[in-house]
Amino acid sequence: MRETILITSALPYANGELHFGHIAGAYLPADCYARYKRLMGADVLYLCGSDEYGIAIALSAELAGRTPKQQVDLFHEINQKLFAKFGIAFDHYSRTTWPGHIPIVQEFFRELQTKGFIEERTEPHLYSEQEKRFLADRYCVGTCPKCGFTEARGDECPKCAASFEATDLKNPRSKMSGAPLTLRPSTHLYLRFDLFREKLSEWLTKKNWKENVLHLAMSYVQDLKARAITRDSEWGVPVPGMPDKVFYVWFDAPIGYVSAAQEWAEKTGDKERWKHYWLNPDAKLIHFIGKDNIPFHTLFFPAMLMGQSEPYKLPDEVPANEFLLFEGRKFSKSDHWTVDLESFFAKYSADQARYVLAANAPETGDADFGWRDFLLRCNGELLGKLGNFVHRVLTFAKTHCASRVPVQGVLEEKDRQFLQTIDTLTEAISLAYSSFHLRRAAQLVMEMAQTGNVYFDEKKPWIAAKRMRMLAETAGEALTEESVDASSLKTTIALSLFAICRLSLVASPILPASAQKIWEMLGFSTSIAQENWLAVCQNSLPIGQVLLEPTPLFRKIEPEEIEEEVSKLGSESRPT
Ligand code: B3M
Ligand code: ZN
Repeated sequence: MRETILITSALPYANGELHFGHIAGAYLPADCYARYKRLMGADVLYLCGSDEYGIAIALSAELAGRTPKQQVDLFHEINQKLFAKFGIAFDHYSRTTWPGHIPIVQEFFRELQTKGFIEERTEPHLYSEQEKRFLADRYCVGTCPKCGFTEARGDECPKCAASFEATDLKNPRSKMSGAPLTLRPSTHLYLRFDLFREKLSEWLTKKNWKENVLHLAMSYVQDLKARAITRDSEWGVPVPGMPDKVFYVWFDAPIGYVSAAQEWAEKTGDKERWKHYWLNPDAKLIHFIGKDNIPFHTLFFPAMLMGQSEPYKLPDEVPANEFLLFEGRKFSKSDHWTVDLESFFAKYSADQARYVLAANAPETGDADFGWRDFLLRCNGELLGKLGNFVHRVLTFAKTHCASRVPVQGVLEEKDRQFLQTIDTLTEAISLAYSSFHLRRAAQLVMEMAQTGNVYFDEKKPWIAAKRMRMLAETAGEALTEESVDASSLKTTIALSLFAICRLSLVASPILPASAQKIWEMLGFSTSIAQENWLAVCQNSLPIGQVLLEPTPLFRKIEPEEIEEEVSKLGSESRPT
């Protein structure tokens, strides 16, 4: 039966530009997985979108002198373009401010309310007499109740790292106006996550998830408490019956995965199609996220889904990644410790970035992206192994096989072994993709390319070619029968082309553009991304198929370019 898979990547906040770390954590692994599954013939829906509500966005907009709407419009656009540059092929990229998001969030809420999972609590909250409104935590500053630091934030102290409620601040004041704040009773809605403890733990025990994910979920589940799901703000999904309140962003954002599917379905012209993924017991739901989002995707959102009457899917897999550091430190735009993406893409290709990020994917621990490693991998691996193998074989085939796929001759032991290794590697790569081991998949693809180089070197087809030339010169036209050398040469080329064809397939999820280029150089006019993995593996290259003129897949990066990038790090001269 055809697999049905709904794949999501964490919805990025539309108030800042994405960086390599985000791409490596939640987007590239999901994109490669989606591409792999499409090749396997699965019915894949890969969704994402901008997370556009929340106090943090309202605040950052205010600080930037924009309205929240202007802010999210700006960054939605910027991030969507960046995703396109990285070749992330979502089936749909939505945004939580699209009108259809509001009714579904409110419906989720009403269901939870009807079932008794919502509780009203009236408690003192910080109020600004001057602004005539309650202020959410992030809008409050004051003196730390623990260490006395006068610039503590509403939720934690940057000096002593204590975390607390905004109402614990001494001398609280408004972050924006500096006006003093007072305490006033305000009513908020709480979601009784504690009532889901048992159901969640039972569900979690059946999961065979990554150690870090399961461990964290399990350690949180017993402490689940009711949590406020409303905020005092105008920027968010309105709470029915509470005019000055909106839903907490972490209540509405994950429902964005549902509304994105609905928006996608509307666009396809079949409004009900989203149910085929969200309400289908045979479908699989996979959330790709960074590790900081684990509790929301393994506990809070699943509880919200469990509290619905409709049979919503619960996540089947939550492959959360650790963080990617940059040259040993956290990415930071303000410290000029980041890769400027505009200048990056002016010089380098998406495939180069994708390969290096995949090869360094932060799967089991925090990983690092560094410029010098980028150079080594691009020149030594992409160009030196993969590019080199493809280029030398195609060039040789052009000269000695008239740019056509030759008929293979009788196989020697070495040839048989080579074919066997290619098959074994194909299987291993397939397993790596399907089990979320992107780093391993990248390594194995390179191993396949290198196996090709070693085979070509060992077979030395140029020696056969030389002997044939010499023989032809002495025998002249009289030579009609196929010589041992000719047969051996053709076998080497046929098998190398077979391996190149395999490389195009197995590399395609990580290196979509290069894989397509290879596929075309082999003489195909279709799209490798739309082929079927198993069919490509079973079929051989059509004998006589005309090969295209080989052109280089990757350009050589000069060490000076990289040193220049390194020298710009941390300095003010870097463009912001
Ligand atoms: N926007 C947090 C983040 O970008 C949040 C994810 C929402 S996923 C529903 O890390
Ligand atoms: Zn403090």
